[in-house]
Amino acid sequence: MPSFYVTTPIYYVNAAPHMGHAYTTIVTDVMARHHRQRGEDVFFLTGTDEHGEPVADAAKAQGVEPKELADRNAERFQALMPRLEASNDFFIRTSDDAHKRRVQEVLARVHENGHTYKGLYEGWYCPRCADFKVENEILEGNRCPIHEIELVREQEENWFFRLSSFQDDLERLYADRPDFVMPRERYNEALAFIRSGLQDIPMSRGRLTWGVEVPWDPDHVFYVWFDALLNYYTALSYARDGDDLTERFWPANFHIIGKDILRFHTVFWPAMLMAADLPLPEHVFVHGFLLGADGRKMSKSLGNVLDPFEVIDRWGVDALRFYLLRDVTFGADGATSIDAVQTRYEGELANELGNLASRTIAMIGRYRDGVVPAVDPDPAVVAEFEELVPAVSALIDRADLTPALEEIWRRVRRLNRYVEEQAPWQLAKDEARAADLDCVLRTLAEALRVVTVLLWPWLPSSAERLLAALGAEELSLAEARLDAGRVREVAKLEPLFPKHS
Ligand code: ME8
Repeated sequence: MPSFYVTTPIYYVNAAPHMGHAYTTIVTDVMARHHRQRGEDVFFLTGTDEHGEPVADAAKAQGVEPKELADRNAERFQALMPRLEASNDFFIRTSDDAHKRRVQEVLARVHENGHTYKGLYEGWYCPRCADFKVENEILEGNRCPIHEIELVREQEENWFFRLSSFQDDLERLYADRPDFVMPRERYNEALAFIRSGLQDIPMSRGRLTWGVEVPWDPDHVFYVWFDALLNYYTALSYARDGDDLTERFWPANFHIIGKDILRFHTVFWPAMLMAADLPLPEHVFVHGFLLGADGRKMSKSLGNVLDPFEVIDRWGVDALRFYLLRDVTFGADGATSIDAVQTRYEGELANELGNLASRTIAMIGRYRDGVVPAVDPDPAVVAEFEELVPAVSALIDRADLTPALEEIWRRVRRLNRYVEEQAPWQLAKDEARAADLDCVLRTLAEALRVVTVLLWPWLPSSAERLLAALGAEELSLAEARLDAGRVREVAKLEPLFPKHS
């Protein structure tokens, strides 16, 4: 059985979960669910990044110990997962002892392999990024390009990682594996950074205690990114009691991340793995940013923030999942607004899918007492569905989640047109056309089932409700064929996407 390992970034616990976190979690969940439907052995990881200066500073400001703040906020991220219907197989916290031990083990190997040295570092540091900035990215007035806050001049004795010695290896990696970083523009961005010349980077902090102790120099803790990136590897070793999953799932197939953390994942991370003699992930997919309705970065002070919980409370989590992947092309940046959620909900979920489901079930009830006629489906529709599953799978293999959804949605629209074209209510008036009506009803029932199975990763609860009403709960893609003849009898279905004011 092929395995599929997919991850989200681990989220900082110095702030509350927001739409950006919900977004990456949802898209990763869509991929995980689709691969499970293919019958693959899937592991989906998410979690929280708890060490480092931002958390230590936030805790200090609140007058609590860092661990206390981390516990409190990690709980909020853990609670977020079921609200998003995220089907993660584990939730890692970098304060887990097993994670810390494994980080020490891996980085001790990096040290023994000769990729570290002690040196003096001086540079412009952003406490929010927990990162030193290089001269050419610093904004006017010494400000952080991401947070726009003033940077601080820092000097300290650190352990360094010899990133510069991986220059050739990284260039070779990019030449050999043009899909290591996706989409293409992000690959180009990462490669340009590598080609501009890599400098060694600090891998420890001497002044901080909130972190993973450097085993060969206990006065230092690892710089948070070294500890954080390794979560993808360490989690597998202890996610299941007494069962180390590393062999089964490493290396990861996809790390899904936002563009703000591109450099860490596309440059530092592969170099670190090389230094530790570990296999590299297959793909890093870098998505864009959700923006406010005004096309600007979402920010509380601009009042343009779309709150995931408000959307879930009003329209349900499926509406949020659908909207985020339908309205914003996955990979690119995109504006978001509550009005756009409502438009997608009413125009597509309610009027297209909801309507197709309710009229299909109602007609089978009215004309055939709820029993689906056991006849062959319409060959014209069968042909139009023939390539659907492989087409959707091929798109998801490239993380093209928006075109994959469009591919399915075209069939939803096609089926609504089919109802109009065939006009079953006319056929029902003419006894001589009973066989035609049988065929139309059979085609609709089975095709509706197929699109619903395919939509399950995007709309898990609605799809499950609808499949239950069709008496066919099988989610496997191997059965997502029109000739499978799974739907035999239909049951009443409450509106899937009720209208709200
Ligand atoms: O960076 N649009 O954590 P973080 C889309 N702990 N996605 C967004 C977004 C937006 N406006 N805002 C945030 C960290 N995200 C580190 C990661 S990984 C080893 C360590 C998403 O809490 C996006 O996935 O700041 C982004 O990369 C991530 O949240 C950053 O989360």
